[in-house]
Amino acid sequence: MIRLIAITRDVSPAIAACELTHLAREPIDLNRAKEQHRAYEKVLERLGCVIERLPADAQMPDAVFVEDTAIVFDEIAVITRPGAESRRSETPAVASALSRHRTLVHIEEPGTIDGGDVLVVGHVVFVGRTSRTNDAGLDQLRRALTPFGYSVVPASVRGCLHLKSAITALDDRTLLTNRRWIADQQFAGFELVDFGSSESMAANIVRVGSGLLYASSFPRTLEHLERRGYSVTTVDVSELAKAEGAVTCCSLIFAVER
Ligand code: CIR
Repeated sequence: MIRLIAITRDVSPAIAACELTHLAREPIDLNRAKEQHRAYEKVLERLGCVIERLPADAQMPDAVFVEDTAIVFDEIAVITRPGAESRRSETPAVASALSRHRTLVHIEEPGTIDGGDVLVVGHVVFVGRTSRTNDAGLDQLRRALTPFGYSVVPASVRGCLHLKSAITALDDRTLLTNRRWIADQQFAGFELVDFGSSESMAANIVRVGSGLLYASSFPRTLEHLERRGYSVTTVDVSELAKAEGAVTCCSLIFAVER
């Protein structure tokens, strides 16, 4: 039997000291952020995941954004070396949790990768070259994945933090995009949908089994998605968004056989 695991991590009491690149700092209501995070986990459960929640750490303001610390494939899990130095201490707890499910491969210095820069669609792995992810990290990822038949495709991104701020998958053929931040031709072979609305952060959606989890703050894009027949469950993550996080960032979702 196949079951889905979602690794999450509690919101740090220090989240107000998070890294920010494209956003101005705003006060974050910690209790509200925690409530939103619990609601996010509940949706993951409803969509079929078993939650493995790691504890918060007062020294790690951004640790709720577990996505950046690892990339999980059917065959291995790659433990990243996050681009922001302040986030490098986040990886051991995630590696320890993942070691129960997968063989681990570690990105080593001078490589850096944030999981938010890695979009996996079937056996194609798009890697955003950003301030967080460098070519050494990308080359190490490619070496780790080539034996398993994945192709690693570099993608340039401009104007946002991570590749997955600009593009994520709706299914195996269709990518939800914000064309202002990426160039289409890099994603040849896929259908790109961009509803061209003013909802600039709306290209981040998470596939959970056959469902989709999405932030409730993009009603226009949601309407377009539903009109196209996608079944989407929404959650309010507005406090976490002030820390420049989106829905993909708060979990590592993968299948295990039980
Ligand atoms: C950071 O700048 O690292 C965090 N404040 C936000 C990380 C969001 N992660 C993601 O999009 N994968």
